[in-house]
Amino acid sequence: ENRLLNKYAVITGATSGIGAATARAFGNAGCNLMLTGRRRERLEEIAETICSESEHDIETQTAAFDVRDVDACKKMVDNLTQPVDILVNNAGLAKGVDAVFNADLADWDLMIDTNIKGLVTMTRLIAPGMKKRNEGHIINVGSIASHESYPGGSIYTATKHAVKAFTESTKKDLHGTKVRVSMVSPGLVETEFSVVRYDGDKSKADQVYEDMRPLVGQDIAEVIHFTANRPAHVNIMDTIIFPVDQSSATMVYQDN
Ligand code: NDP
Ligand code: 8X3
Repeated sequence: ENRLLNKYAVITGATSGIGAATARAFGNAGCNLMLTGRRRERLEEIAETICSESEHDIETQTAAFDVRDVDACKKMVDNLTQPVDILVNNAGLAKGVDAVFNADLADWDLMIDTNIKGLVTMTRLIAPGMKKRNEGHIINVGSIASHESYPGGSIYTATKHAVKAFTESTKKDLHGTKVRVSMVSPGLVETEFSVVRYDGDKSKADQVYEDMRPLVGQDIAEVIHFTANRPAHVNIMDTIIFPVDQSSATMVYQDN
């Protein structure tokens, strides 16, 4: 059954990777979309492609802003034209792989401000409407880093642990309502993630996925779509998704 038809979803971080793939999956299901990210041109291109690819007559809107900018988040939410059925809090990043004794404080701020503060701001702004209407679904993109910590990932894993804690608290704050709250926890997905983490160094990014088969954005989009498409009484709390070649955050079989 297609329960996303004619629904309205806000997806953050839709210019690339998991967010773009989720936008495509939702669009193919006939869900109207508000796509966000900082890169306006890519956002518009992706929105147009999804609109023309979908066999349904969907409406795609875009809003280019930084989720760290609370006023910009407020402006986007104030200008929404329809009640939000699904919020996919996907925008996020890792920056750097340095240890706690030499990492760059600016990188830490960037991760905290995007992965935690951006996500909680969007939730704080959109949850009231869902509570009032007594329907809606918030889906947060966590990570295996929500469940495990690893060296060189102190703040990234801390932000993703925060996403897990916040997801669980959000579910509990909405206890007794029909609003659903979920997260997904991917392992290695080949997107722009590692290029961003290594500050544009493509060869270092490529090494992460060398001699192994990583997940792709669509693999996670399918799980997000499945999570969103459950019957109204079903609330998936979390799903951990690894590539076959991965068995923990740091145990990756790169000998293929
Ligand atoms: P990408 O780098 O491909 O995509 C990240 C998206 O987030 C982009 O659309 C980017 O858009 C957006 N974004 C980043 N910072 C901001 C910001 N300040 N304001 C608005 N949008 C922002 O990586 P992924 O698709 O892999 O990442 C998506 C999510 O998945 C992240 O939360 C990440 O932590 C998580 N994840 C990724 C895994 C992986 O291995 N790839 C594994 C587990 C979780 P723009 O640059 O245009 O602003
Ligand atoms: C991204 C996956 O293993 O780099 O969340 O933390 S990992």
